Amino acid sequence: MSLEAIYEAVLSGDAGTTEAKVKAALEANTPPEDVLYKSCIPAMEEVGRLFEEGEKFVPEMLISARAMQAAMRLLKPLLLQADIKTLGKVVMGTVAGDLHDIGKNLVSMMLEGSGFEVIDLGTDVSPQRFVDAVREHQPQVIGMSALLTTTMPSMRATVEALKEAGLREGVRVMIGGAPITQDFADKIGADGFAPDASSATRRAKALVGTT
Ligand code: B1M
Repeated sequence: MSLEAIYEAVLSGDAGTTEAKVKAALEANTPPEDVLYKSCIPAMEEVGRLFEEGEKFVPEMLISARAMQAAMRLLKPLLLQADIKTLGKVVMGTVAGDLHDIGKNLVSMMLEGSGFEVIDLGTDVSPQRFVDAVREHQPQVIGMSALLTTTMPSMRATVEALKEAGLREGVRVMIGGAPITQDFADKIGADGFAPDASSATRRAKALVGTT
């Protein structure tokens, strides 16, 4: 079964096999959503579980992430809607000190697929860079991602920096990432939280008033 083979390839960090199996699955008309949600993401979740149990180490996480990115390169064009209409601009980034970008890229991709224009600032984005990007691009939404408990405070710092710059009223703030909760979003004064990429799209639409 090709989805299982993709799961195994991502889990073992074999980018070449991942790419070949994803290509084969797509050629066999497997929906790209199934490849993503039934094999790639569960494989990364398993990598995390094994890391927590001390059975995998950082280099292994990294090679699994590279395999996942090989899959994403093939899946992205198919997941994006052909007929893109702009619902609004989203400035997106992984917060300062944090280099995890797979989830952030997935959220960006889903937002683009549903019609948002995404300005992706990448990883390790300081509060000041978010502020500068809001000034430059005038987005309706800024999206912040954090995967580390130690980088969550940078989300609060960014909200504060937006306030200090006098920009907070003009932009909605959405946050997400594995350690983030609605409670945390409420505490730092964010406008929205989403636990995954598809709900992030719904949340962003609600924030710009299109649902
Ligand atoms: Co890191 N890492 N990592 N890591 N890593 C975690 C996050 C960890 C939970 C693993 C573990 O201990 N089980 C742990 C954090 C513990 C904690 O803080 N409590 C951890 C650690 C400790 C570290 C290092 C400190 C390890 C070390 O060096 N000792 C180090 C930190 C580096 C840094 O950032 N400064 C580190 C490094 C790395 C790699 C570089 C090896 C690699 C990242 C590669 C990359 O991203 N390019 C990596 C990986 C791959 C992981 C795990 C295994 C997988 C993360 C991932 O990509 N998940 C992760 C374990 C885990 O999460 N189970 C782990 C798949 C992705 C699709 O899910 O990112 O959650 P996720 O995104 C989801 C949702 O959260 C949500 O939607 C996405 C799609 O559904 N979402 C949003 C995300 N952003 C959103 C934004 C939104 C809305 C929704 O609105 C704006």
